[in-house]
Order: sequence, then C-alpha cells, then structure tokens
Amino acid sequence: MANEREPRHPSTAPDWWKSAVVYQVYPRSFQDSDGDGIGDLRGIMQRLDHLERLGVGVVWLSPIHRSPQADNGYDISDYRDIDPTFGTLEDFDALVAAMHERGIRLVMDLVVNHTSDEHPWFVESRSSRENPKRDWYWWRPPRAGTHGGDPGAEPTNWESFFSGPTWEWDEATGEYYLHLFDVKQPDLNWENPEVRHAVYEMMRWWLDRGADGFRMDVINLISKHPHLPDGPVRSGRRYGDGGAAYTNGPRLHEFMQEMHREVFDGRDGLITVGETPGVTIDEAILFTDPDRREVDMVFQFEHVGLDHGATKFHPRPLAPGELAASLAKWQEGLADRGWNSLYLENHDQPRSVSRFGDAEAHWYSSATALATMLHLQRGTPYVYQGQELGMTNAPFSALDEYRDVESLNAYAEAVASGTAVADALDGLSLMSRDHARTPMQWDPTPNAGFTTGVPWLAVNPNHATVNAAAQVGDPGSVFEYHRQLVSLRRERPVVSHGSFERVDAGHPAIFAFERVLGEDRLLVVANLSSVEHDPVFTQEVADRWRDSLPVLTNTLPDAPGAFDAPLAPWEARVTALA
Ligand code: ISL
Repeated sequence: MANEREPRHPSTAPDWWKSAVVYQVYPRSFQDSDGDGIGDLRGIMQRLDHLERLGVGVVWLSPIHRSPQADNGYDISDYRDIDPTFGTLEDFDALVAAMHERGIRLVMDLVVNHTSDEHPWFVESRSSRENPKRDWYWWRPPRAGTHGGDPGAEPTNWESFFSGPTWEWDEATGEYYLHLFDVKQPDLNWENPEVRHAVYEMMRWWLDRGADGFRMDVINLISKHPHLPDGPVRSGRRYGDGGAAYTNGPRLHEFMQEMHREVFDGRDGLITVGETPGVTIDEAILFTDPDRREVDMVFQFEHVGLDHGATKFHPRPLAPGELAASLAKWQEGLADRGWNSLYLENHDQPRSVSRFGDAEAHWYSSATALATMLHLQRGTPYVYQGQELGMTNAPFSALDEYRDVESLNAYAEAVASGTAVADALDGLSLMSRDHARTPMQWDPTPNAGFTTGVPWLAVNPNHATVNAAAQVGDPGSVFEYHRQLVSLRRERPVVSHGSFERVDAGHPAIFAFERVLGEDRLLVVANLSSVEHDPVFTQEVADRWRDSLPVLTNTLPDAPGAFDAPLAPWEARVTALA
C-alpha cells in the first residue's frame, strides 16, 4: 500500500532533532525474515508499521556491516558492506527508501575506535613491521626487561572493558597490539591522518547512500595519550584502569572538529550522537555546543553507572531520588549550551523496568512512570526496541543461556579468581547485556513472532503476556502510553524547546519538574518508588498549578488527576495550564 500513503515530510529546521524521538533497533533481535534465528534488514522492513505507529522520527540501527560477530557487529571487517546475516546493500537501499517514505530518518552505527582483527587494514598491519599500514593500529614492544607473551610483559597495565589485558601478543612480528575491548577488536590509531581520512571517506559514502547520521561508538576513546601511561590498580584487581590515558584524550576535540569539517559541513538534515562513556558535563558541553561544530548530542553514562558496585556485576540498590538527582544535574549542566540525549536503555544495559522500576509488583506503572520522566525532560529521547512494550530482563539462570562476550568473560574471570559460581551467575542475572538482547516480543506465539527458526538468544517467556500484538491499540498499554508521549513532543514545542526547572515535591522519591516556553508550561510529577507519597509543593508552585489539567491519560486511570493529589506507587502525572 506504500504509494497510497501520504508521504510524511520530516522537519527541515536545522535543530529538527530536538523535536524527534529516536528508536534504536538491535537488528539481530528485532525481526528475522528467513528463519535462521537472527534478525535481518528484510525483517526490519516488515515491522515499519510498528515504528510509524509509535511516531518515531529516527531509527538508529546497531551495526549491520560485515563482521565476524565477535561482539555482535561492533567488530567490523568491511565498512562498506552488509553482513550476509543481515542482508545485502540492496536490502539496505530498500530499507532506507521505505523509511524515508514514512518520514523516518536512518542513523548508522559508526564503530571507528576499533575494527575487527579480520578487517583488511588490520590483516595488512599485522603482516609485518614494515607494512605501510603498521601504524594504523597501536603496536608496542614488550615492557622493558620482559619477554613478550609472558604475564606482565604487556606494554601497559590496562584492563580491557571485556576482562583481561588490553594487549595481545603477536608472535610473528614480536609486538603487542592494543584492544580496549575484545582481542578481536584492535584499536585504530587516530594519530595517523591516513586512518582519519579513510574513516571520513567511509562516512561520506554512507551519507551519499542515504544514511541521515551516525551514532558514534565510544567516540571519546579515539584519542589516546601518546605515552600510554599505566593506570592505577584498585585493590584486589590484577590490572590497572587506563581510563585517564584514553578517555577524552588530548586530541579528541581536534578530531571531532576535523570530522565535522570533512563529513558534515554543507549537508543538512543530519543527526549525530556520540557514545561517550566517562564523559563529564564540561566535556559534554565541548562536544555539543553548536558553535564548536562537533556533534549534536552525546550519550553520557552517569545514571547507568549509579548502581555499579566494585564492578558492574556487583550492583547496589539505588537510594530514593538518586536517579532523578543525577538526571537533573545533567539537565541543568547542559541548559545553556549543549544538548542531552535521554536514555534509560540500550543494547548494553539491563531493561529499565527491571533495573530502575518494579517489574514484579508495579510493572505497568513503573514502565510508564519511567517513560514519562524520560520523554519529558529537555533533550532527545531514545527508545530502545521493546522498551515501548515494557520488556523486562530475561530469567536466565544457567551460564549456557548467555551469549554476550562481556558476560562470558566476566563470569570466567570471576570464577577463576575465586568467586562462587552462584554469585557470578547472580551478577549476570542482574546486569548482563543479554537482558536487552532477547528477541523483540511481537506476539504470544512460541518464538514471539520473531522467527520461525531457533532464536539465537532465548525469547523471554513473558512474551505470552508482554507483546506488541496485545498492546498496540489498547489505550491502557505501555505502548500506547509511549505513543502519547511521542505525540506530545510533536504537538507542544514546550516539550522539545522549553527550559527544565526542577520542582521540590517534598520527598526525594518524587521527581517533579516544570518545562517552560514563553507562556506555555507543563508540570511533571513522578513517584519513582513502590510506596505511596503525598507531594508537598511550595506555596508559589501550588498557586501556579492550582487550575491545571492532565494532558496525558494517567498511568493509573482511576487515580485522581489533580497535580497535588497523593501519588500511588509509580504514579506519574503531567498537567498543563491551558
Ligand atoms: O557495556 C559496557 C561494558 O560494561 C560498556 O562499557 C560498553 O562496553 C561501552 O558502553 C561501549 O559500548 C559500545 O562499544 C562496545 C560494544 O561492545 C558495545 O555494544 C557498544 O555499545 C565496543 O564496540
């Protein structure tokens, strides 16, 4: 029916992305069209109605490039081809065209801190010390006085994000190469201008092909301190934290500005977002101040690190108000210059309703309360596939249910260093990246409508009740609630462009804030806890909101909608003056 549809014309304002909602698709787990148990591009095509109905303006695809899939595509061996698991370049072109016809823009993942070790650049680089591409990666001799390959001979003491050292010994050429992530993900050397220009050329190639922007994987790790200093070793750890040597490094912003000049200048309608673990507010301003011409926004990590203990696999419960305080700090930090990406989930994080909400006792209310505060802050919201259905963590209990390289390595390391198997499994059951990667729950049939084959990662059994078929069109569903929030952003400029002003509601568990644009104001009051709370406002706030009316179908339809009425557990309400 494609040609009967009125084409939707997306906004062409330079800052159009302030009014858009981005939806992240993890292609492996979204929709399988050929029965191999792995999602693919034709599968995404089949599900565009879902995205159109939700009303999102942008889709970000996790990597679909050719890859050995050591890290599910974040290890690219050919930047200009589609992995056969996902389809072909022709499928990609068809997908871009179908999305554009629906007024949806498409963002590619840009993974250029590292490549796959199977990328021809690295194959050449490792072939000999004299190879012209040797310097495209970070090659170093063993530490002075040691023998290459021996424990402790690594050029620095850094620990990889995926456990173990960040250096791999290459016997053939007698040097180590750097890999901040998996051994199959060698880091590119951005000091070398040939590397940078090869990346920029590849980026232009995708934009020419129809992509509308990039989500830039760990982009704040591309500039390493050239001396590669050792990092501090925390007690009980074998390796050091090299973060200071490679996070927000010395030439980072020079590289970002060069990329902007080389790739984005003179092209309109794009959206760029940097993934920046360890970014501070000051750094985020440098990235996103429009006058500096780097990127439109970044993903900061503070709120998704709040619950990390000694490691991310030893999480701790958050105190009431901790999440809101962190988010409000970023709202205020980027109020004048810069722009926030708003997210609670992605393919690396546990499901938000399980992690920050109460998936057992208050599943619907907590999913919708979290959605309320997510969408209505100042910034561009990102909805991760399944979040709009309130998908939860997987109930995995055995090691062989997990697939993720980070989880498997962390488990092996924990057990090798004396952690009890049950404790190591507990860590995974709370924090594994696989919780976000279980197949999309389309319907209640055995494989959730995801595949006719055997899914690469088990479907969450709660798809029998938590699924798109049950929710789309049901006004009381998590999906339709998200949909209301997406349209509110389109309809009321105060949501996209208004200021954010935190409001004291008398209890840390209540996250309350006003959004203000000229005469237009919204009040958001969300109880982010599983106990009832009675909000208490200052006289000034109470006077201002006395005659306000709800603008969304309340998460709890029977509850009184008055702005200051007692809040049920996880009740959120949004009111406006006119
Ligand atoms: O999930 C994490 C480990 O606890 C994060 O530190 C994650 O590795 C970090 O956010 C970087 O993520 C990105 O780059 C990785 C890839 O594995 C992730 O999927 C990607 O989002 C390496 O490319």
